[in-house]
Amino acid sequence: MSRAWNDLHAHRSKLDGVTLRDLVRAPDRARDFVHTVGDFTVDLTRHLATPDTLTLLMALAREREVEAMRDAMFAGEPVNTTEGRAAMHMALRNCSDRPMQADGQDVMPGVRDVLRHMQSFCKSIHDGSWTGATDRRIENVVNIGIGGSDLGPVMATQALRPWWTSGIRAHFVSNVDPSHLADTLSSLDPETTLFIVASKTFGTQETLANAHAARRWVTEALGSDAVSKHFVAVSTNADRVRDFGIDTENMFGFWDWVGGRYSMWSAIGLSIAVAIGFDQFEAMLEGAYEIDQHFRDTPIETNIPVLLGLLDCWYRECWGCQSRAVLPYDQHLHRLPAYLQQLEMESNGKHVRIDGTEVTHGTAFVVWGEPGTNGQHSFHQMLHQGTTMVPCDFLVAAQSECPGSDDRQAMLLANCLAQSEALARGKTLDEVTADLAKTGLDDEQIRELAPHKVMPGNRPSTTMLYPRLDPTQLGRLIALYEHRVFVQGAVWGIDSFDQWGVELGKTLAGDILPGLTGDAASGDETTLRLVDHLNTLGQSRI
Ligand code: G6Q
Repeated sequence: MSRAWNDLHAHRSKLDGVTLRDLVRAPDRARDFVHTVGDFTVDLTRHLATPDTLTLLMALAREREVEAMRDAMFAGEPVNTTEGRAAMHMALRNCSDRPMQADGQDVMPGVRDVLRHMQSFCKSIHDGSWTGATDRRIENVVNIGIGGSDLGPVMATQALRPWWTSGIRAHFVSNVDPSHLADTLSSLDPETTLFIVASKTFGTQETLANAHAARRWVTEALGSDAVSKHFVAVSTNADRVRDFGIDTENMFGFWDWVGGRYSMWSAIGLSIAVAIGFDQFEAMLEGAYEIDQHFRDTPIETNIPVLLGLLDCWYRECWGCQSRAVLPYDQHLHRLPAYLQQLEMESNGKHVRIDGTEVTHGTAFVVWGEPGTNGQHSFHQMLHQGTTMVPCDFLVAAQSECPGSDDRQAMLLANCLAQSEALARGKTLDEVTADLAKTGLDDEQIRELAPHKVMPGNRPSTTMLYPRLDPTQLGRLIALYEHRVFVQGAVWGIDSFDQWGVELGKTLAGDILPGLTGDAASGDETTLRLVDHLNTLGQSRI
């Protein structure tokens, strides 16, 4: 174990008996543990950390050369070493005139060209100059994509629902389960529907299968000439787009230095831009750009993604935490946990380091969550009294986007703050006993009931708050998480930008599929028995 980790482990044992009740009371706690970018505030005061912890975490960051790795990423070096690629999603939201390079070339002219193409496309949908094959305006846009070509767009589009352009509705189909497309199309009219087929490779089985089914739906209703008016593509692969039958004039490009789960800022975000309007899409890019500057230029002691990433490593390594909950007190962020599951778990769910050696630390957290206050009526019980410590992220906007929200927004805010306080403060046996004594129970009844009402407390959380969840704020929020994940990966020494672990399952599915469509499957004994069973049940026939 390295020196910095040894020091952190030794320090961790000194924190036994230190409580969050005491820590939050310390003078200057807010000075050391509250940070802002513009009006976006990140409150870290409810973390099991003292100023000494932060000093030791900074030593860890220096030992792991986090700043040098960050600088290499911003310089466009091939930090995705196993795929030999840069990770330059920051170029997609570079709102300055500065060039940004990937693999030694300025990528900004290409980025700006695609943005202009997206802008003119959005305008043509919104002003009605792009019409369907029967000259009717487009009213519904369906994004067909999966993984990184779905999760960011659907999360952001849902998050920014109050900004939707009137007259346009956005839909998302990802699952190859035929119900997903069928349920989506059931209320749509082919004449007023446009499909965005979003696939970096344009080779993804699920996306192509759904796109072909959507094309059948359009051509059966409107004839095969209708495809050009009802399909556009977002991809890096023009040949495959052409083979599908989409004119490459109607293709929005991006580049291999944009990882799928980092691609919502690229043309993969076209559905977001169509839904909220191009100006608002640009506002989202600007928010992310602010965080890029903050991450690149701020000393690590006050650098929010660095602090968040280091605290994650602290809990994972020194406190044995295995999962982290994301609890947006905002219904519009209901897809954020799913989005972050991919961002964190696909990026850092790795067991070897960049040099191929086994990691000696736990890596990615299991990330999970639901919007508050719903979660309070289900899994929060475990957060408060379970045997596992789960650090939590609370996210909340001061203002509701909903007109006439009476005092429900205040209730939402009060509940959010109450949960993080309850997790931190807990309730001791003495406090429980004193409360029960006031209820008129006798001593024996109190003795029996009290242990069940004790809350251990000392459970850490981050609170992120901002005036309102507008496009700029969402851009900040997501970029903050992206860089936080980068910092985790840098500390753990892993390649956060590849995803080799998803390949084996894809290959096996290809081997099994024939067995479910009338030919012979290959697989192990269990698979072959289950294939037979499914065929007997008749589930697989189309
Ligand atoms: C993300 C992953 C993965 C990818 C999907 C879709 O980082 O690479 O989730 O986005 O497999 O891939 P395509 O965009 O190529 O269809």
